[in-house]
Amino acid sequence: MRAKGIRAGSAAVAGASGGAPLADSAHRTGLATPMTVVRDAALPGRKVVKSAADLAINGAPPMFPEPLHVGRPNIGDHRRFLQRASEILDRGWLSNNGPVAQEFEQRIATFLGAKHCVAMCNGTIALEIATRALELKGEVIVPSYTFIATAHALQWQEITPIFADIDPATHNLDPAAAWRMITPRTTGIIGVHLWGRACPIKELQAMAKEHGLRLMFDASHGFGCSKDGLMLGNFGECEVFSFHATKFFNTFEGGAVVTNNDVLAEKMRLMRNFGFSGYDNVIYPGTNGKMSEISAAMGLTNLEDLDDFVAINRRNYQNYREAISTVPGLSVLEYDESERNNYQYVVMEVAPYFPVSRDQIVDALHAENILVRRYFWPGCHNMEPYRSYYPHAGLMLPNTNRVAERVVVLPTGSTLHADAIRGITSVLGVLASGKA
Ligand code: T4K
Repeated sequence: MRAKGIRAGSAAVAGASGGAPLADSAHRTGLATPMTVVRDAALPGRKVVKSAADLAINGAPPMFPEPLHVGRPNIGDHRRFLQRASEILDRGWLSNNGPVAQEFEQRIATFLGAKHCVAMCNGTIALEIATRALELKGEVIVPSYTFIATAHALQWQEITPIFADIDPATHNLDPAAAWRMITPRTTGIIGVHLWGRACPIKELQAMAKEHGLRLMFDASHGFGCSKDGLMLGNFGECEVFSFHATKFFNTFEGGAVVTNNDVLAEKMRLMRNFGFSGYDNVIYPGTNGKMSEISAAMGLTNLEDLDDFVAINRRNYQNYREAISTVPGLSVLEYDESERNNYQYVVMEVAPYFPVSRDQIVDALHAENILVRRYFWPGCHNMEPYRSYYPHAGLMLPNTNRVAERVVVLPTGSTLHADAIRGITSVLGVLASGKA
């Protein structure tokens, strides 16, 4: 068992080493950006892990001197961003639907092939504004297996999030489970495209139509992804994106609601600006959800480098997958290659028969300075206030509980060195021996 595990780890190392060096972006920028390194060389001085004795949890030094994070930002060409920033300063127009934010909205709408992009200060406010614009109230069905903001955006407005279970194969809402949660108080459904993989849109659409419910999507993870060839952003009544620093595409902080509905778009534009319609004239209750000019400048810059980010993430994902597929009991959630994907989340699942637990894997990797995450454990229903409000919600969420206990999200992105993936998967190979 031990030898098998160690061999698996070694194979993993070999498997992750393929591929040509990534395109060097220095020719475009002249500045050192995270994408300028040649990624296939071995990281100098990286610890080689061959047996349990080499692991940091057993007293060996950590593999990486600095932490490797999940969610390191993808940052485009520094010079173009700084040029835009300088122009913003010269113009002295920093917020309130400035020219950069307007250009950003147009470019995003064009990129997604949608009519309207309403840019916001973050994804959570975008969710709140979208749900309010749709006049959701009473109960709204959401998955529990999502970032807490999906539920909080409802609760914040005194709308009750009703947690429906997921399909363990996709980690997305199970339509049959969602159907079971419909009551006379239900007004809507928020599907979440978890990990950027589309949730069952058609089934949810049919259900919403049959029961007279409003349907929107939390597409926070799904920027640049498609379903049946159509970009996410075009489904339901509207879709919400997060452009937080940790997302595939970031604007420092930011978000947007994308919709093909003119009336809804207009309503949300009012709502994000206190309800102002011209000077001194408020015609709607609103909040402050505006995107700043500097955020929009970051967005325009990153949009220009999106293809590079996809290529890097895809290669990381493939390297992980190739390596991890040789380790019995571990697997990487697959992306549908017939769609557009951003490959931003490398989601590893730990089978019950793997010799060490998911949390032991996390502890061992953290000791190596590999700060993997247990997203989205323990599920929204196990966090406050939902845990106190609905102490028995878990009875209806067996798949959520199971999946939340076996997922480990691995570091990826443009700052991750290919040799780091070899290192990470070599630790997994040793853990597979069960002797750690
Ligand atoms: N719906 C869904 C499905 C979402 O996933 C999210 C956000 C939302 C709605 C709400 O959208 P926003 O309102 O956030 O726009 C992170 C993000 O903060 C959060 O935006 C994201 N989901 C969630 C999945 O991940 P945490 O609590 O894991 O963040 P944190 O601070 O631990 O950051 C993760 C790692 O990223 C750090 O270990 C280091 C690295 N990092 C982070 C930042 C901010 C950097 O390297 N640089 C940075 O600037 O929630």
